[in-house]
Amino acid sequence: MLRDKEKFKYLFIDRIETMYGISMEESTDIEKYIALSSLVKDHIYRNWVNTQKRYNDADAKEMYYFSIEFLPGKQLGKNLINLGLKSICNKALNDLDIKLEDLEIIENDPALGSGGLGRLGSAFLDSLAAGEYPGNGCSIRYKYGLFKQKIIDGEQVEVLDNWLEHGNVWEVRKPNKAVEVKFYGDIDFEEIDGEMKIDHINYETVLAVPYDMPVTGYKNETVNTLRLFNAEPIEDIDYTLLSGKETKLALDYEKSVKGISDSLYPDDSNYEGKILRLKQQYFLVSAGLQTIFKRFINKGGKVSDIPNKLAIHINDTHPSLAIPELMRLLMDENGLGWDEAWSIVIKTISYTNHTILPEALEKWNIGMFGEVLPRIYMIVEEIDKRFKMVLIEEYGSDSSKVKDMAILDEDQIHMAHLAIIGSYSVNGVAAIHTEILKTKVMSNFYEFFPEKFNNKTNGITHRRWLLKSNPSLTKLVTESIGDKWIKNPEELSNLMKFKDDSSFKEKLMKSKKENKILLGNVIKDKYGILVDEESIFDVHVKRMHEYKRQLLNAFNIMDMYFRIKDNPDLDVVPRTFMFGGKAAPGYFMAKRVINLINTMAEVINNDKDIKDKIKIIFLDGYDVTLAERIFPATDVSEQISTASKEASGTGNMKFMLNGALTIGTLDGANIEIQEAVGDDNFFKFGLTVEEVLKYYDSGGYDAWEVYNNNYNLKRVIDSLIDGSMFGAKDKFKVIYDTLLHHNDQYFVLEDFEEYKRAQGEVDKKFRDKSAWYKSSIINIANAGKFSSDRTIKEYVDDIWNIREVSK
Ligand code: 26Q
Repeated sequence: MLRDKEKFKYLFIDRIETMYGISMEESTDIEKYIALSSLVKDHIYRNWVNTQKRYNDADAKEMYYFSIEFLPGKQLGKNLINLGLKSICNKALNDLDIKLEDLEIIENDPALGSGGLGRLGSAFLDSLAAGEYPGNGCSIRYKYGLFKQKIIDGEQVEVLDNWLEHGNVWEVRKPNKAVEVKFYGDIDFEEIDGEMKIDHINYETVLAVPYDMPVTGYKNETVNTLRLFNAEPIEDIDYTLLSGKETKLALDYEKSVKGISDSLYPDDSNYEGKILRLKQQYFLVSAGLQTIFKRFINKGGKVSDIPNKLAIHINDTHPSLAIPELMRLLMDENGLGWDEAWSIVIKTISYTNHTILPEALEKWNIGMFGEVLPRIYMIVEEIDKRFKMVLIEEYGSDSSKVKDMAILDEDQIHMAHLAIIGSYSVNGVAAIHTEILKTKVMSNFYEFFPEKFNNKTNGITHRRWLLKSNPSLTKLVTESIGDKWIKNPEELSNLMKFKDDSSFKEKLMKSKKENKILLGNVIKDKYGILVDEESIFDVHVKRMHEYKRQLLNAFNIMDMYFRIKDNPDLDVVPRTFMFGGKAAPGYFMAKRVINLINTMAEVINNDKDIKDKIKIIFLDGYDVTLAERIFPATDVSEQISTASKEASGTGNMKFMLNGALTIGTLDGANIEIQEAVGDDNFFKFGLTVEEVLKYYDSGGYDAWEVYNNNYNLKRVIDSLIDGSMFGAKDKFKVIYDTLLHHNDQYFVLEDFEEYKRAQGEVDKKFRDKSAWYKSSIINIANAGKFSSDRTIKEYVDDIWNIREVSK
């Protein structure tokens, strides 16, 4: 129906009329967006029913990916592409004098995540659907997503993200599938027919109502599900019937319930033991597992068959309460004994670790945990007790390993330990990260359970990050090697044959320039700043964090500025430095760095002596949609974390796929990118993981010494506090102090000179366009490995053991 232009037009107009009772001419863009999406949605829902039937008929094993965050990005454009309807839709709308892009931008990004971990979850769902695998996501339907970022007077200001303001066309509420999640209360034991039964009493119930979002596969009519739970009071409260005291209690209850799915915690890589976070985590796993369980039993599944029919994956430790919750469901609600239940759990649950930062490893206070989740606490205690017994048997009761590997340690519950003990697979997200887990952070566990540990290097969906967001490069690639790469990204390697082809290079250069102009227009409209598309677009976008070292980048820019001031004729290729990323609202240092970048931009952009050789733009409100405009327009990708700190990184892969060259440390997946493209096509610099870990283990680093022995570096650091650059002397003193008085934990000073050298090489290479675009081609051609299709295939084969169910 939608494949014929005239019918498309008719249905679109008809949809506006029947939804809103107005003519198309009278309708607003929001109404047009909703009507169009609802048409597309109808199509998807039919495929959804068929896909689920197909899976049921095949009695296929299903995987559920539990994640406290997802970052799906806008759905309309992606769905049109996946259904093969984009071009007909464009044509139909053109006839009606409507631009598809104008409607696409109306959709709000579902900001249900804050960074890499959430975006990875969404990439995985895309690749699962593309591969026709029965794999679904489970998360929370946060009413407010991650805050929107505004920059006012150079400082980050957080604004509420009301992503549901126009509703959400794609979702469907499933009240009949709602389940109850219980908090607080007491646990009683009752003997019934000679058997001990658990009785949870005086609890507070929260209703978890599923909202399902369809996840479409690429041109394969497959539709999987992202299930998001909304927290609601168990029943509507009729306040007219309540006394004053009861009203207060009821209001308190309502508030506490709704709070659970109210908003996403904005932190990343920083653990805070807040009660609401704990409630969110349990809410997610209890609701998710209960609905999965019910569906499984309704289909006639046998409990003992769970490991063959269901795989439950936990994305970091945030959903690790799935382990005791599955125990509870099996024992308390299905009458299994401990051993039988445990053997099912450890064949069903698998876990991915995303960080080795000590401050990000979750540990809950036992007192609080026991009060909020009394039954779950009992189960965790029992898991811990039994595991300790096994350890004592293995290592003896006086071995330090018994304490080091325990789940319960004094007053804390160590969630990563619970996750490792309760799952059959533990994976890191890049080769080096997995190695660090095995040999350092989790070495005791690796020794005890070597078979559980494995690596799954992250990936990105090349369909969003190239096919959807970079039409001009897509056209060039497809003209050159055909379109097989869309389904099989490894085919991109066929581009290697163009690495010395000057006509291909010309075209690639032209495509890059077009994309730079498009981004330049956004910058001009938004900030009133003119950028030169002939300059190097050098981009650093990711969450603001000390370990990601936006500061190192800023220092190099400051140094470049001072050198041009010294010598206005200094021969440098003009650069446009762009930054983007949100800081956690409570992360003082990260916010100071945002302010430093903006203050520096103000000074440098307006300094006539610089003659536009440097432009600095802080792109506020970095999100999936803005990212889609940035990656295609980038020449240089900044991946400069302190070695060992970035588990993988995925932005690095998106830049590579769009032909940017990386300046980077040998950290996370940068290492694999560097290996894939070779030394000539990657600007590497800085301390290695080994060197960094050695400093941490044995000391020997002296920031003062580095500072005192480098004139240029000293000049930059001093300018933070002497008023020479920024006027005020106190604002950035905290940065100065962290670097010198706290001995620069992230080795910004140590890596400065090497970074500067690497940036010099970038400058040199950019002057030779033929060499530059050769490297660019080599990057694109080798990006196939970093598609999430490859990653998902590895999870499917090595961990989940699910099978594709084709039509
Ligand atoms: C925890 C509890 C409750 C609410 C939120 C959180 C929370 C949320 C997000 C804690 C941490 C995060 C985010 C972590 C993250 O994004 N890590 C990144 O994961 C990427 C995918 O594997 C890697 O590429 C990055 O290296 C890693 O930093």
